[in-house]
Amino acid sequence: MIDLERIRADFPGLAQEVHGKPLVFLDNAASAQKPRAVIDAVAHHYAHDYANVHRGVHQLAERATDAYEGAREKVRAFLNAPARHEIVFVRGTTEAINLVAASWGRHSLRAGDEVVITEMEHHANIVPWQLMAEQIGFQIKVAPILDDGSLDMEALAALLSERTRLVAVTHMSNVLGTVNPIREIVDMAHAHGALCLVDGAQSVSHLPVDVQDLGCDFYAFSGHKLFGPTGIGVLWAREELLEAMPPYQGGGEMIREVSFERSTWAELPYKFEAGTPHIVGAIGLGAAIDYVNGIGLAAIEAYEAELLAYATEVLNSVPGVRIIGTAPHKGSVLSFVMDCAHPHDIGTLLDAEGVAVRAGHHCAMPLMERLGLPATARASFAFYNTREEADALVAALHKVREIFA
Ligand code: 7TS
Repeated sequence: MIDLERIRADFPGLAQEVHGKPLVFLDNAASAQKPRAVIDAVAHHYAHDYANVHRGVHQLAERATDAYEGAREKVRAFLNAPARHEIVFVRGTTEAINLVAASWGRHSLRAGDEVVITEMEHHANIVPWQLMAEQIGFQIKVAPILDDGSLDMEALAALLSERTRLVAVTHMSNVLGTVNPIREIVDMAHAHGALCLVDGAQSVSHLPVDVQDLGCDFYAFSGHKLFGPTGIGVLWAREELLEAMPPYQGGGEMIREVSFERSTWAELPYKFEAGTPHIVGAIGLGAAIDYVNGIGLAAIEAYEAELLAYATEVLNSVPGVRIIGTAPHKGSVLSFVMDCAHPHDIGTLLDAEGVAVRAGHHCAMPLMERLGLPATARASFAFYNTREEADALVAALHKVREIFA
């Protein structure tokens, strides 16, 4: 069960007014607020245990290294990854996918190969493949969506062939909320000898993730959407893939030996962590994982399903509102348009009422093109949001109608 009062008290950012109105924070798909436990873990580490990791012989270096590697173990357990050295700390989902494209992609893909993505991908799972395709000459194929925002599984199946080397797909759409059937997609990819990369940017904060159960080969997510700090994220990949992949960036931390003639690489995961990492970011992410585990993702998923059903119902009661994305399996994202106002005007007017939403193309321009829309307004919910906040959104939308309709 979700104890909303206690949970909301854990998030200092939620307890404030904007424009003289209580803040209603419904922009969680862009980035989530931070619990006191994360803020305190970051502050405590900087105040007491701070030093660079892996290289010092002194007490603080040892404490910092223990905390940083402890965070890696928390991530491993969170994803149920087989091994801690398969967890690579990166800046976020974007860097994780760029790492896979630049390292695995450059090393393994050839002209004539195909990478399959979907129509609902964020730019972070489109552009890295385009950059690499320009250099190598492989093809990018795009699996379409159905009108309700589900992935067209038949069309996806028809796209796969012996040329397919990778299926790169989002676990949950940041625009439509659609949760994709990853296990099924992985099985389809593997049946063609292809790998499967999952963009977990949106999913990790809404549903339990078990990479062994999903069966995927790469999984990427960002700390900041999981109530952790910005600038830290994770790439998980199977050990044999990481072993075969060349380094992504060169520098300190990632080497075994360096001479001017040649260098050799450190063991996993350090081969992919060049330079001083975001030590305190990783520690903050570990604290965020502890916090989320304290509530439990199964409880979060169940609570948000109810909240989404309620918010969908009340949003549908506003005349002129059309919800974009009505797939049967959805996370708590509500994109919508109104017949009387542009999404940006909706966003601005909602802000005046204290309601924070995002308006725009949500870094999914090809999806917007498919939907025939320049933009949507998007309310995205976390476990700390309430029915009363969904009501506040709807009350504010009635004001939008009064002004524009
Ligand atoms: N993939 C998906 C599905 C996303 O929603 C996002 C960010 C990313 C990748 C990139 O994550 P980053 O942490 O590396 O930036 N999505 C959004 C959004 O919907 N609004 O702001 C950022």
